[in-house]
Amino acid sequence: MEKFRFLTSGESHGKCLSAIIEGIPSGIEINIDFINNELKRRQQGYGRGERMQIECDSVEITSGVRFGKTLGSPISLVIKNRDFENWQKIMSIAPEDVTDEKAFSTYRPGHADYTGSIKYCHKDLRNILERSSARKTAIEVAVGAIAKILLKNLGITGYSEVTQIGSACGCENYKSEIDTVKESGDSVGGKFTVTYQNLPVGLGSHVHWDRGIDGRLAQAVMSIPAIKVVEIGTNPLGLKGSEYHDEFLIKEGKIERSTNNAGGIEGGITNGQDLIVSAIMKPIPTMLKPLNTIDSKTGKQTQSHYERSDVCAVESCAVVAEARIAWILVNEILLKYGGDSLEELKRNYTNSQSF
Ligand code: EPS
Repeated sequence: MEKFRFLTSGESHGKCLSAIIEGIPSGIEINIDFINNELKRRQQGYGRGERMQIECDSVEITSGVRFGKTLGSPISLVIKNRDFENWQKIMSIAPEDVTDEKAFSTYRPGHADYTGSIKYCHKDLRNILERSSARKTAIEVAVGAIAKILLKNLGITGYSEVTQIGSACGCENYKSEIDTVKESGDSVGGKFTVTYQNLPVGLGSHVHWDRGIDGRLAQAVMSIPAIKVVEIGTNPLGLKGSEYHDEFLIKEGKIERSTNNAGGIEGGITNGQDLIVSAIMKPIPTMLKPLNTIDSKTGKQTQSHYERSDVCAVESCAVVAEARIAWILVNEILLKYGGDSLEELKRNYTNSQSF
């Protein structure tokens, strides 16, 4: 069941990234500066590579907004790839005489090169890596920014925090960890936490396996490139029931909880506490230090190819996760409260909160 849906398209070095979003109610003020600031946040973070110096992502809205407010019609977004200028020939849409020498044929371990090229029957691995690149997360963050604007209208806000880079815990150590890794031609991953506040009780459901908001959030975050672990709330491994579960208390006539180990979800439904989602990103698989691999053209063992890459992108990844969580929350809110205009949505939302 999707009330908020969208598709994105675009190759990493193609002309642009784009999205068409459906389901955003009418009457929502769209602040382009806010969207562009989210794009800027995604580009930042210590350890990003040269590409981030070329790009200065900004969004163009080409439909669905008039005089600064949503119309209720599909919203189209475009982000131009500045780097396309340098890749016009390689990324040509027109038929080109592609010789074997131009094809990229060395599988990079950890990327989609091997699996994707077998699945889609491509000899030139560029046909896979262009779309599997995390570059596409730029347009996803733009879609997420629109979702965040809707959430803000209901008083719901989110933020993220990097909690570990490699073996370094605590932000004062991250820079030196990344510097050390970079010097050795390697890459490094890490962990971050996204928190959303002021959520209502009742998003998601226990009635079917695919209606639980925890499962939906896990999919949205797990499918961000390079994510390998998603946790909701406190990792319960090793804790006893009495240590883990959040007790109910009554304080000044109001229901309160002793802790929030559940991360704001019980039975697949939001419980009104802060939503807390953490994820672990693997080290980026493109490294100056080569790995053993195979050249699909010759079938011989060789070493992995390096063009350029980020040494660490955990901070950016956290911004992408904020966006993806916003998509899920907006969908669940529209499913539960409905509303074709912001006015109607707000009315439904406020009435429901008074019970
Ligand atoms: C990215 C752009 C890419 C990479 C990165 C994400 O730029 P390029 O491939 O031109 O250097 O920096 O992609 C990956 C980490 C990946 O694994 O594909 C971006 O805009 O975020």
